[in-house]
Amino acid sequence: MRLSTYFAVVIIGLFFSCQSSGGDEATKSTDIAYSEEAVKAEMIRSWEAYKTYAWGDDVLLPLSKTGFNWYEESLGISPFDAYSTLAVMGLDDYAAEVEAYALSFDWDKDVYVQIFEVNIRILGGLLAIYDFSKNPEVLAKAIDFGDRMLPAFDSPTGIPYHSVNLRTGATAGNKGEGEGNVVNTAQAATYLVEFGVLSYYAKDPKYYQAAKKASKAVFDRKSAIGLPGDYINVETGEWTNNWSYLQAGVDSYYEYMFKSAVLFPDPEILAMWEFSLAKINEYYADEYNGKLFYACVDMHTGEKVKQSMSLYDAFFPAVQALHGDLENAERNMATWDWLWNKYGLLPTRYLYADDSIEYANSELNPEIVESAYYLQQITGNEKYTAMIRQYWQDMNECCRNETAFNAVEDVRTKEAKDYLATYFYAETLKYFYLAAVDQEVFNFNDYIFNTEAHPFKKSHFNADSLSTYLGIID
Ligand code: DMJ
Repeated sequence: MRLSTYFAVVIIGLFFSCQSSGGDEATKSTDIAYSEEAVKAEMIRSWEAYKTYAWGDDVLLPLSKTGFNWYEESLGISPFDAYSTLAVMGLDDYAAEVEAYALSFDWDKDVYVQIFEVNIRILGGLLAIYDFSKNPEVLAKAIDFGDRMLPAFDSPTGIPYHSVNLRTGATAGNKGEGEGNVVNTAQAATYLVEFGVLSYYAKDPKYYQAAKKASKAVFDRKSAIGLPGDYINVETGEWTNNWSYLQAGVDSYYEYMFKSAVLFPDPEILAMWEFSLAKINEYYADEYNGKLFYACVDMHTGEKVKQSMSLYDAFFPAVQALHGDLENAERNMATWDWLWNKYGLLPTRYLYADDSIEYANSELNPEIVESAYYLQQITGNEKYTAMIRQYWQDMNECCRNETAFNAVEDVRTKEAKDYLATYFYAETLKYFYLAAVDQEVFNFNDYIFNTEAHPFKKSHFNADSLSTYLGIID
């Protein structure tokens, strides 16, 4: 299970869930407007709710109207995730407030943090604040945070340990999943984008080189047929599970090879991506009942081991479209749209050959909106705008409450769940908004988004300096 999924399931299990919808009926509507203004208004409403009930905590629990922290001390995750959405929406006062909050934050905390999650949310968020503001004090905070992450990569393989203590640099395994020193493939190798950006701005290759070593360590351990597994021991480099797939647990390993190769001129990473994409198409692609799915397969034989889809892998049409494979991107997107319309939301995991739900919860995740947005931008086809409008209306119908929005326990009953994931601010609302604004307000072609939707402007990275600052040797 992808760490973020695991995290949400565990955390939410600790809290009561409301038995009925968290919203009063007055907040529901059958005629919900989808527009730039409507999305911005919901961002303001949801952000005000965080500020009122959870300011300073990691997460807003929207039904119990309180805050929740991932660890013993808050890391302020919602604000770091929200900043770039506030900034693209032109909500400058709110954005400035988060920037000031970021500067007041002291990272010298005796807390073990999960390296994957803090990378995409906190380091990604800090770097996005810098990319927008160019405030050197923010960059100093990002460098400080990156330096506190680096000891995690000091393993025999170069694959990071699951967790690192922000004060001492001591590392720890994951007590929640399998053996202590085992991480999933996404946790092993989702660092190229943030660490590349950090190396560029810090003018120091050590961050990108650590990320590259980790990604190569995974890639170099591919099976004889060219596939990675899904769990690996960071000390021995041995796979502890041999399933291979696009789903949560592997997803952003692939995403970052491609996105970093777009942002940074690294021929080695580009070659790894091109090799990997060919294998995805050869082994995962699964034509079933006239639709294109991507199955879980055995990394050694390529045989299908499970015909399932998790809502996280709805990110892949975006990557296919950006790569230029529009035929597969559009067919894959059509499959996701079909599943959404079956339930009016995506279940966390669906078994397509059995036509059954394995995990019925849904957590306001962004991926299907993200892919529809990329396809809208790249093809110009209005049908993707229509999809996004539908997703907006359904999400408002099921999940809007008097405070903000809430997850659901079950896509069939829409039973409310008392949690508002930080990526709702970073990603879900951002993609809904960007799909509704003009190119002049935000030009999709100018940016690369990290996996948490923090945007980095391509023109900020000078081609002549990139190789030097990132230590890329042609
Ligand atoms: C986000 O935290 C990131 O997009 C991550 O890569 C996986 N998915 C969640 C949201 O669903």
